[in-house]
Amino acid sequence: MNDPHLNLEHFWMPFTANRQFKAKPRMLVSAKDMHYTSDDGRQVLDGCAGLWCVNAGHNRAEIISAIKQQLDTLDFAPTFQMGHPMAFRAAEKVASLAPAGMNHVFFANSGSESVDSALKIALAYHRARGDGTRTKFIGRERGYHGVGFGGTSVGGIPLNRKIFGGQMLPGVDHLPHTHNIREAAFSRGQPKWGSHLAEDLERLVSLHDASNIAAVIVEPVAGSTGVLPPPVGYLETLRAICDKHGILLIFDEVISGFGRMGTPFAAQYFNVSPDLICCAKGITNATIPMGAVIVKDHVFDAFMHGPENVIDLFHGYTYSGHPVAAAAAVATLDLYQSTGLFESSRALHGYLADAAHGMRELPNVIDIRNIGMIAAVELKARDGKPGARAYEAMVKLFERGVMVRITGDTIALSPPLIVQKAHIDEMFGHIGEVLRTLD
Ligand code: PXG
Repeated sequence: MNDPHLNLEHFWMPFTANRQFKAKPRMLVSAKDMHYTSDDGRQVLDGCAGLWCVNAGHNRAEIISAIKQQLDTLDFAPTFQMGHPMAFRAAEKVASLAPAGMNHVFFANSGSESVDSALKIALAYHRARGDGTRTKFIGRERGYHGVGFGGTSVGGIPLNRKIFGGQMLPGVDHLPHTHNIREAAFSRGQPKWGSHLAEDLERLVSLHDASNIAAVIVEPVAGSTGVLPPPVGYLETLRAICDKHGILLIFDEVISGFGRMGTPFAAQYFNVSPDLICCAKGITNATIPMGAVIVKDHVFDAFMHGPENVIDLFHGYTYSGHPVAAAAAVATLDLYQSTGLFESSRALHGYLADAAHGMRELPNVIDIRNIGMIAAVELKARDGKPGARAYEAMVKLFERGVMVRITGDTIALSPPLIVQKAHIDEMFGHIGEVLRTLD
C-alpha cells in the first residue's frame, strides 16, 4: 500500500476478511471507463463492473455533471407528504424501461431495502384486498436478496442461516436451487435440464395452502451465489403456478436489471412478467446509492381504494427518491438510452460466452456458465478449504491487473457493458494463465 499514513483500523469492512485484507490491502484510488487505478499506479481492468453495478463504465461525465448540478440546486427535500420534481422524473424514466403494465416505482436506497420494501408491499397488497391471511413468502435455496432480515430470510445462503438463523422471518419456505453439475455442467446460456424444479412450487402450495402465501421471490438469474441461469421453461412455470394460485411473483433484478442481459430487465429477456421487480445498482450506474421496487398496475391500484386522506403504503425511507440519487438515475437512464448501450452490448454476449467456455480444459475447472453479459468459471474446491482456490485466483488476477468477483470457488465476470473484445481477451488470457499456475 502506498500511503503509510492511512489508518486502516477503524473501517470495519463489509463481507471482508478484515485482518487478511489489512495485512495486504488492495486499494483503488480512481477509475475511468473500464479501469480502476490502484494506489501503486497500476491500471486494473474491471471485470465485474465494481460489484455488478457500474454498467456504463466508470466516471461517466454526463452522470457526474448531473449530480453536481443537482447538488448546487437542491441538496435534500422530503418525499413524505412533500415532493420535488427529480424524484418524479426518475420514477417516470424507470417505468419507461420496465415491462408493459409496470408503471409505479417505489424508491429505496439499496438492493436490500428494495427487497424488504417489495416483501412489505406484497403483504400490504393482500391485506388491502381483504386477503390478509396471505403472509408467507417462498424464496429459493442459493437465493441472495440482500442483508435485511426479510431478504436474509427469503434468501437461501447456508452461512446466513448458520449465523442469523435463530431470528429469520417465520413464515418462509424455499424452492430448491437449480444448480446441478452432474446434469447441466458447461451449459451455454440457459440449461436444458431443470425446469421441473419449478414444479416444486405446487408442492409448497399444497403444503402451506395458497390462501396463506403472499409471494414468491427469485432472482431470474442468481448472481452472487455463483451465476445460475434459469433452466429453459423454469421462470414460465413459476409464473403459471403463481397465476393459478393468486400468488405475487417478485423478480429480484438487483443484478440482472439495467442492461446486464442486453434488455432493460431480465423479465424482458426471458419474456416472463413478474408483479414486482426489485432493482438497485445500475439504476444510477452505482454513482449514488439507490434502489427501487417497480410495481405492476393491478398491485398499485389495490392500494388506491381507501380513504384519500389515509396513507396508502405505511412504509418509506428518509432518502426515498433523494434528489441527488434521482438526478443520477435520470442521467444514467438517459445515457443508457442515448448510447443504445444495452442493445450494442448484446453483440458481445456470444464473444464473452466463447471466451468463458474456452477455459473448459484448464485444471480444476468443473463448470462454466454464462448468460447475457455474465460468465462464471467454477473450480473444484480444495479438500477441506472451500473458496481457497478461487480466492487465490482473485488475488493473483488483481496483481496482474484484472479485477474479478469470487463466490465460493466460482470466479464471476460481469464487466461494464462498454467492454470491448480486447478487454475480454485480456481478462480470460490472465484467467487462463492463473488457472494453469494454481495447484
Ligand atoms: N438482491 C440481489 C439479487 C443482489 O445481488 C442485493 C439484493 C442487495 O443489494 P445491496 O445494494 O443491499 O447490496 C444484491 C446485492 C457479489 C455481490 O459479490 C453481490 C451483491 C452485493 C455485493 C456483492 O456477488 N448483490
